[in-house]
Amino acid sequence: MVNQVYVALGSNMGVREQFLKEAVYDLHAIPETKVVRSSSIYETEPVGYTNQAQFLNMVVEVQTSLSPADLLKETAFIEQRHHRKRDVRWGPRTLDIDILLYNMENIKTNELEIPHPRMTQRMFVLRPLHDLLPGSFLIPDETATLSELIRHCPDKEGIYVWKHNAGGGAFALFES
Ligand code: GSY
Repeated sequence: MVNQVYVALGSNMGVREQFLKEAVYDLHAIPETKVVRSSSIYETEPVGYTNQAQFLNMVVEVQTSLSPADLLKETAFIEQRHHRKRDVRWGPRTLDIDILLYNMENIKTNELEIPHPRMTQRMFVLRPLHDLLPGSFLIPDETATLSELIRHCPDKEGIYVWKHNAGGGAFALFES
């Protein structure tokens, strides 16, 4: 069965765009998995621990027949392979990969919570997600649409398009 999954990527250390690019290609290389579309890349003010560099953030649409738990293992493996550093809990990191949505399922285990907790309050997730999903989209268990969540999100000022992906192609951002 093909599952429709949305994955958030973020980096605020080192060669940020290169880390995002490698993450997109590595996600595509996971068995039984392909990246089918990508958002634009956004530069965003850090949320949480604010005394750190700006992030590059994006969201990709993935199709996979892996279970959520197996996909999580693969994404954790990609983070580690990219020498992920994260010394402070909410602090700087070379690469962050978060599974946001897995079909329209609600999943809660010790390792994984989907929809991703806090995603509805994070503009660095909502804006790129809206490149891929309509404003009328309802995140499971939410009553507000994606457009409404964006309109009411507190951190809307600190985000702008860093690299536009006009057609939403999976790899278009990195082919030039
Ligand atoms: O939750 C992902 C890591 N992260 C980010 C991020 O990706 N972007 C922005 N703008 N702020 C963040 N704070 C944390 S923690």
